[in-house]
Amino acid sequence: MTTTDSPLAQSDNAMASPPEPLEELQRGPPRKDFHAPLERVRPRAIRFDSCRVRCVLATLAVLFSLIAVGCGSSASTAPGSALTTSSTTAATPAASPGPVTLSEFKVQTAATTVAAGKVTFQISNAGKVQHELLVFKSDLAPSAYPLKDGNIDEEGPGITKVSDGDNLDPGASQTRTADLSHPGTYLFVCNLPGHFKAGMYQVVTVK
Ligand SMILES: [Cu+2]
Repeated sequence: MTTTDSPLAQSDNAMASPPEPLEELQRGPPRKDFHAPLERVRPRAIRFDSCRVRCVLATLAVLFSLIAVGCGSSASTAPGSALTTSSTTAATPAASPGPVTLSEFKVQTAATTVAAGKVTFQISNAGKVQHELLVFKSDLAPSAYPLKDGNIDEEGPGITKVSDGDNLDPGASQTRTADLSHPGTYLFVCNLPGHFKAGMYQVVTVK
């Protein structure tokens, strides 16, 4: 029976022990009274703390914005460098823009990025009507070229004609030497009536 008594005794002891926390709970109320003045003080402390928190948050916000700007600039440089690498691979300047093929209503150059210099290339008319090839140097977009009766005003402002030649009959070809020694944007275009408006041009970049 001692074996059964001892667990009971232990359980009795265990049952006897709870009153201690209860006593602590009973001591609680005075503590609440003790906390009461603190609670009156706390709002100020909280206000002070929230002020400090605001200051810290503001500082953090500034820091994060600076970091964001830093990340933004680094992020913008990353695509920039990617663009540089892609442009260098895609736009390795060719020695010549030609051969140049004319048709209704397209100017097709073998290369659209050419190394600066005097270049010689062949032009052929693969179309069924007459065409010509003019070369202009201009910073203007093709859509901004000066017009005269709907065609490019060849002596108009903002463009410089650097190459002209005889019209090409269908099936004809000619060899042309053009001065592309100044880096910039050039327009290879057919300016027979209505052909430029029909989109018969190609932009060539000289580097
Ligand atoms: Cu044409």
